[in-house]
Amino acid sequence: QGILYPQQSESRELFSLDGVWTFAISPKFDQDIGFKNQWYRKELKKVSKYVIPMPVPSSYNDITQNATIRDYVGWVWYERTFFVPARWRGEQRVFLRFGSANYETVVWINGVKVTNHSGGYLPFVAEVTKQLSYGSENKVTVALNNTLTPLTIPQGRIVFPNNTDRYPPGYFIQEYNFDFTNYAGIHRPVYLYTTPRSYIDDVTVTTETSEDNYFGTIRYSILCQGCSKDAMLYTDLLDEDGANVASNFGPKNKISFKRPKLWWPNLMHERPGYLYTLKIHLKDGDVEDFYRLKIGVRSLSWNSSGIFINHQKVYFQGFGKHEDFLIKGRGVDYSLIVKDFNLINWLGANSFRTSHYPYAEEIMDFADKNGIMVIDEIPGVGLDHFGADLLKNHLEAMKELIHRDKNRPSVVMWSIGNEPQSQKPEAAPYYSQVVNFTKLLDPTRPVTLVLSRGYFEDKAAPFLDVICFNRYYSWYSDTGHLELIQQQLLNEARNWHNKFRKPVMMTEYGAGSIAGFHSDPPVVWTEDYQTALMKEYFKGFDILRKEGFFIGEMIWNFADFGTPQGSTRVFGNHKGIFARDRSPKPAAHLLKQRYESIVTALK
Ligand code: E9O
Repeated sequence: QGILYPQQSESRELFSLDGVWTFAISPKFDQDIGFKNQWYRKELKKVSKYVIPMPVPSSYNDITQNATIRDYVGWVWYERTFFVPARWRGEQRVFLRFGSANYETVVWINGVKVTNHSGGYLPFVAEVTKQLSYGSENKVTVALNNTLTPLTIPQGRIVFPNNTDRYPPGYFIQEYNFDFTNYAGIHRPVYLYTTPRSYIDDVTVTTETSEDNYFGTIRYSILCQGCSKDAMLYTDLLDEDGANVASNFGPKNKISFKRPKLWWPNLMHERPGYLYTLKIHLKDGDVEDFYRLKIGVRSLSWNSSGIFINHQKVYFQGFGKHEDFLIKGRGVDYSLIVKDFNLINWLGANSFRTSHYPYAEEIMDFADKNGIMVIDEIPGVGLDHFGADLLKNHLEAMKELIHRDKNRPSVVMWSIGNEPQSQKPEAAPYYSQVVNFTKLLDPTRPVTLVLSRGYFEDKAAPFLDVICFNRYYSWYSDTGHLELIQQQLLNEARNWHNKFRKPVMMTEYGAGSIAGFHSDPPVVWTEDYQTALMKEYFKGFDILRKEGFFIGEMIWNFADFGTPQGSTRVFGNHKGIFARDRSPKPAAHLLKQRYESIVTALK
């Protein structure tokens, strides 16, 4: 089944279910009560004493004044009612789609289970045509569990300390191997949409350009559902002004044309991120369906020294980000999306990594449009053991991510995880399988894994197309010794390349700074230290770039972000070049100066 983003068209209607839902948590020590007592068949306010309003999309953690809800681990319940137009009856199929919900989700319509999904950051959809009522009010109920275990992606564990002197009976905590808050809730839009009986279910598009970029080729294949064998498919390629560039027909075909307007990364062309529309028209007897897919025409290739777009070598200048903001946590918010892309453009950046999970489709659309190259990462962060059961879930997450993002021009590399314990021997067969599987599903993009172990011990690097590494010279190691940065950076980047003969990129470096802290000479946690540290890295990057194999720098992090409470985190992680509210630190001005001065097209 396809997972195309829902849209309106001549043949489709789209209804949002976003808004204020009803919410309740399960009693901490009776987690299954909602299932046992079939809460989905009743009204939440009749079964739970503590029913509160909860916005969707949003994380629930920071909405209330209640620490129990903020720190809650286990099953929570959401519910809302809605009507659908009577005209939908009979003629249409109706689908219910969640952009994401973290982590385990079960969905009922009018008390009947319609789907369940595992994994916190990818969309899922269910056809609900038969479960809906077209003449009276409908109810959707969602049970959601944020618990992370050794088998979830990412991993976590529930720890029961059995020291009864210090902890009450049954006391447990959730631990995990990453520093961002495991925000929970219905994080992305919830849509109801219709299609005709026969409909366009999925589209796969790949593009290439001739060596001189004079010809562009688009290959597509379209999947319809419910179609008879006489169904016809027509495609029109429209430019940004809506003018027809070329047309074709059939479920699998190609469109070749001269002088394509190419999708270029930001700064490499005066018109970055150009998008065509592939208009798809299905005709099956007297049923018609229309779907429009935005596509960028570009080529993508790589070798042992770099990544090439439209046959030009690219240099990544960007950052790791988070989906994170005050109050709403990881909930999708267009104000924040547009603000962040304004900041990305203001900085002169051309790329980011979706650390450490797939970002909302609403964000990815802006990357496509703005010519921002994305390293698209799945939530395989900090894995520390590598069994067959975990691998199964890892591959499933990879499959769902590629399914969702395969057509996006902005996605120029898949990242199969971040900072695993890849020195362990089991990491070798594990990551070789994840890489092979990824390449099988998408041979058109390079694959990386973001590494933090040493080049001398790492077992996963041999399988990757690009070596990405994270390092915190003079922050986590040799704290305060800025004078060591250049030597350590040069040695390490060269060693990675000499050992594995692959392009190398630095995907994390940085220092925490508290806005308003200053000192000269600089000391850690001041804004002055953050910029002094960056300047040392920049000198190293400039030397490395001239050596040919070093293909990018991504500072950690775009903005300060929320973390669990801890003695090394000062009300969150403060390695942002922007504060959490997006006000610039001096580091942002310095980075802007650098990114604007780098010539991105190396030829
Ligand atoms: C992953 C990222 O999500 N990398 C971490 C970032 C951080 O700021 C985190 O936010 O902590 C850095 C990992 C560095 C590991 C070095 C540990 C050395 C301890 C002495």
